[in-house]
Amino acid sequence: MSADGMTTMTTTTTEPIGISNLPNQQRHKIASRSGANFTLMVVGESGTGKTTLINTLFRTELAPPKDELQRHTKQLSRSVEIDVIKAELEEKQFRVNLTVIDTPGFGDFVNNRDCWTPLIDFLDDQYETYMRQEQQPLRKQRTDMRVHACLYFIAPTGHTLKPLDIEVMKRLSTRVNLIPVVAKADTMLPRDLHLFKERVREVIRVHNIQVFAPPLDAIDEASAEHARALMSSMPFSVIGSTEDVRTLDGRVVRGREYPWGVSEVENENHCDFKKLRSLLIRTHMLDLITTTEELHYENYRQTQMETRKFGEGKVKKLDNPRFKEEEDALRRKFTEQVKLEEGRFRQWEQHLIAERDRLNKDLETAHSSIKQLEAEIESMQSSARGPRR
Ligand SMILES: Nc1nc2c(ncn2[C@@H]2O[C@H](COP(=O)(O)OP(=O)(O)OP(=O)(O)O)[C@@H](O)[C@H]2O)c(=O)[nH]1
Ligand SMILES: [Mg+2]
Repeated sequence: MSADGMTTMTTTTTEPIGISNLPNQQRHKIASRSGANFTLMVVGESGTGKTTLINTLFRTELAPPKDELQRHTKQLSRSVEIDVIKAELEEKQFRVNLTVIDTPGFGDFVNNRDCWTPLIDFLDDQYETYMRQEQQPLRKQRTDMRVHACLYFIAPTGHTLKPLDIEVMKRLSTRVNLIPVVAKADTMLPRDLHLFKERVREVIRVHNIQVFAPPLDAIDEASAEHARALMSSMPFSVIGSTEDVRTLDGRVVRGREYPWGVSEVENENHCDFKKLRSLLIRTHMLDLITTTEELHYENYRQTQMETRKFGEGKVKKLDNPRFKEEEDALRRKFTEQVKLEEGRFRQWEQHLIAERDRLNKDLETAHSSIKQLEAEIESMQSSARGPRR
């Protein structure tokens, strides 16, 4: 389903995922009786397990995973479709109006340049819609799809972040609470996973990519300690699965089964899924909402206010300074190309003129020799006829 359409469902979670803890995230006043609105976006290369993790996080099949054939055919088209899935999750009479933005993968193409544009545009469009509604008198009916957290899926290559990951993460981090996750942790040995996470952390630090960190000020020491412990695990390694499997010691758990045993989603020795879920749902959902409101949306609003008047529409893409440089470069390249072609034509023209002159000369020579031959024939004919009596 595309961004135009939406899937909506109401789900009462059979097993608790932690949303009933929301009213206890006391530091904020947002936790109203009617529940909270929360929008989560997943981004990353195709096939890294984004859709599966969404279903694992909320313990329901919110989005049907694509079959492999579809994944293959998708590689033929260079588009990033954006799915909007809406669900009402209810737990102990507490409700979260959840919106999940599933972006079906990029990085499949030979040229991935600008593959992030639809994602960035989507984030900005939500801020724009919200801002325009704020300027209207009827504020009650506003729709709000500003993204509160963006999970960025890093493929478990074992090396380091790819240049494309760095590019996309940089751009996302200036607009949204970015939470990097290492996908499919079960495909790596614990030692390699540990090293990989360290390398990713280092690259993130060197490139100064701002990932979400819970604010540590004004919280009690226990919560601060919990937040620090969570952040020390960033990027969170995750395992996605919607299947219950039996472990060697007879427990039934959410996990992935292998001939050598079971990789457990909720086992902290296997991956950081529980920490990620805690950050997103149990302890920091309201921090994510507040940061979006006070930092990211405010940044957007101020930047827009500086460049246009109150109530004025968004700058058209072609007038956008982001595209100006590219446009100028294209124009320069075009002018150079035209100059080059013009030179080539001029040379060709000279060559044609010289050739025409040469042919004309040949023609003239041929013409005069014909004339001479005609004169000779004439004189021969007259001498053959002899003198008239
Ligand atoms: N080993 C392993 N496989 C996984 C994990 N999560 C998902 N998969 C498998 O990886 C494949 C792709 O999963 P999806 O969830 O469809 O991946 P996606 O990122 O949504 O893919 P696109 O929608 O194409 O971008 C499926 O066969 C999943 O069963 C995981 O944690 N470990
Ligand atoms: Mg998917």
